[in-house]
Amino acid sequence: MRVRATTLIALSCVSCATFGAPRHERTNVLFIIADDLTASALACYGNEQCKTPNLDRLARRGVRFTRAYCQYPVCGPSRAALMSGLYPQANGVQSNGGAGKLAEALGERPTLGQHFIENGYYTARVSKIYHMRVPGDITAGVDGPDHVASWTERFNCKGPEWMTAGDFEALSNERLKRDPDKHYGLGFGTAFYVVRASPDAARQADAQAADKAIELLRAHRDEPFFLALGLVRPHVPLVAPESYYRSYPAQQMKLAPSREGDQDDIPEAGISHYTSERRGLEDPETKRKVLSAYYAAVTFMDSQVGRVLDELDALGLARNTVVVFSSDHGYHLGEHDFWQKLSLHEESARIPLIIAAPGVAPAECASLVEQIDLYPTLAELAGLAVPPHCQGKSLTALLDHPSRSVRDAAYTLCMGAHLLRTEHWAYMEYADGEIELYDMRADPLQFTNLARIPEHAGTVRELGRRLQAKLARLLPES
Ligand SMILES: [Ca+2]
Repeated sequence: MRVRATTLIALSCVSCATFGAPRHERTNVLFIIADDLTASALACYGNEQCKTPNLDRLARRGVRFTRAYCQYPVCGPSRAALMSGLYPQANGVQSNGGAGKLAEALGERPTLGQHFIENGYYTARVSKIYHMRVPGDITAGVDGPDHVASWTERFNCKGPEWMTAGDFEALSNERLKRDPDKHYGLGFGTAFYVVRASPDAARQADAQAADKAIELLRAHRDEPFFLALGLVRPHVPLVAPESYYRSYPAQQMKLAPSREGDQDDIPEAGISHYTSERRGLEDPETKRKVLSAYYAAVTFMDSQVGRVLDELDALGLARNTVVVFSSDHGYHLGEHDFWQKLSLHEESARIPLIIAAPGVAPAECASLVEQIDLYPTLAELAGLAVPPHCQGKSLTALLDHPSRSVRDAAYTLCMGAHLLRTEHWAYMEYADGEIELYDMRADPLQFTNLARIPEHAGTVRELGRRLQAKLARLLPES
């Protein structure tokens, strides 16, 4: 049972003179989002090789959601959905290029950050919350297509990214232009470009972001805050200090399970644009090097999270601060010989989601949940009204009763194609009418597309009907 925040804080106020606890009576939010992080890379989500001690620690004191799905498996639209509380069809952002149009599309409807500002909170963005082009906007140190009204203050972290000093290697086949005077069009936004950074290499953006978050926690501890910390790893380029690679000798990395002819039953529209074949990653040794570098980047990101969580504890703020950790979308690490994002398959559509809230007991929750559920959840946890435009569902009942469920399906959009994920099925429908259907109980790795098997025709029809009903409901109201 969740203890009411007001009760907790009344206690902390009595003791604040002695223990230096916060002097306000509101619930704070520390929202941390990683970039291109698949849930399956985290130790607390079952990965046996990648080390994430700090996120594991957060999971041990929070509720870890095992079936959370992004609204769109690419940065701009997923982040716009999360922050607006609206599906991509309703907020108008269905591509990275459209990310700058969010403010105009929303009109008077407040974003998550704006809603907290309007309720008297100090809100801050540190690094990437809305879309930023990585690495271009990071090497340039610029805002990207931000939503200005969401923030009291904004801080960008300018980092060296692919220019970081150290041993470097290009593992995929993009044509790269190493031009230190330019930020865009150089090819580093998709390339598996790896840098094992020298100990004295210039400071990484995520380390700067953690520094800034710590500084802001100290400066704003005495007022209600909504602090949004965006970490850019493990988005490529895969840059981490050399010491982080030592845990991941490439030759020991376990490749994703595979099956001969796995892609044969995937319709053309469902084949990722970023396959092993297309990107020159067919050699198992090269794949293992990608895993080694991705895991090093994940562990480096995890270390930055740990520094911020430590500070939250040291300042006595954990007792009245909700901590959320998530990612903008998932990521393929070689499943079906797919890499990266923009796929409706499980590893790309599913996201990690951990919510640690005062008085909430640690738990695992298997309810289907969506990114847009975070807006009403955080509003409720802070005692704020949920704006009527929000299309998501509050997850606060799940925090108290993690065995319950709030939805019978999660929905993800990707380039005109749709995923309807139920507890039993993953149903994907493409613009050309092609379909994929996976039995997630019997085939969680999605090896066998059942869409054309006659005995599943009824399931296909039923899920198709449910998808159409869902689509009719999520269109904008005006
Ligand atoms: Ca297959």
